[in-house]
Amino acid sequence: MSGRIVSGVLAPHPPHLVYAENPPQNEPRSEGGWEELRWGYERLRRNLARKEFDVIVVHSPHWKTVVGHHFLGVPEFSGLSVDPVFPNLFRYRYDLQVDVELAEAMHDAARDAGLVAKMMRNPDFRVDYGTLTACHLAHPAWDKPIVAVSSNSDYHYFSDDYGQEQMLALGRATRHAIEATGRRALLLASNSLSHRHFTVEPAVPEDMSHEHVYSHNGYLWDMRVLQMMREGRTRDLLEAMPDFIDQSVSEAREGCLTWMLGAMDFPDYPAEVHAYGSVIGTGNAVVEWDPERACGEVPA
Ligand code: 2X7
Ligand code: FE2
Repeated sequence: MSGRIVSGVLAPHPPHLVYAENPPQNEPRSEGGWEELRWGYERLRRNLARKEFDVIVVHSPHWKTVVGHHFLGVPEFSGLSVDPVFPNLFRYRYDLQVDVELAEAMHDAARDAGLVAKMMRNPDFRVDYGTLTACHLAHPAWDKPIVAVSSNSDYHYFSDDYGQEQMLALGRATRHAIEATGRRALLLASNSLSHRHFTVEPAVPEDMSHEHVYSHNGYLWDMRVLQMMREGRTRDLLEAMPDFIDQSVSEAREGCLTWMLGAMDFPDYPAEVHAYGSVIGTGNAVVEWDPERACGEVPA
């Protein structure tokens, strides 16, 4: 079987969504909340259940590296991951497998493309909450290995345009490595959309009477980019990305979405928006690009 991307998903990682599900891995208990987004993840999981894939490749904003793109490079990681901003919501015990062969192939392809890349070989490294949350919500069984990619700081230290170029090159390298190793890969780009947020939490974090978008401007930008996704206009989305990032303070500045669009070579078919909702004021959407459904291989 030749290697390919079986689906690409915009998979936001607010820890609130894991907290609200009360999985056994997470210590704090909740009364629920953020159902719209959680039900969107449920619809995604139903679609993914009909697919075969070998590995989940995830790009997370919360594994921050200053120089270069880093890849988890040890076969197994376990430990306790605590969200530094929301330790009251996310204290999650994980035990995960890494597809080191694919990670190394991605690392080598990135270097061949002229990018700075590094394998992360520290077995005690604590996996970030963005990686864990996105993987948990997309596929809570944890029965597939992952490849986790760090979020390099080029957008911040140089410019949005330079960051974009780097992410597109990393996306191409990712695709080449997946094809060369024969993997069927699920990609997760783990960023929120508009990212201005409230700085004070309600006494009961899941009290939904407090939850709404932080700003109308952020909401309008989110609707604009979701419309482009629904219409298969990913090249227009790439063009709009620097303005989107600046004007809505989007977490897309961490490069995840651009990386994934580059890896998928800019899908021109409609994406499926499973959900849109706010978390502490930020805009979040669960969006799936399914190349198999686009060419009629699986029923819609
Ligand atoms: O990391 C996040 C995020 N991106 C959005 C909302 C709330 C918390 O954490
Ligand atoms: Fe985040």
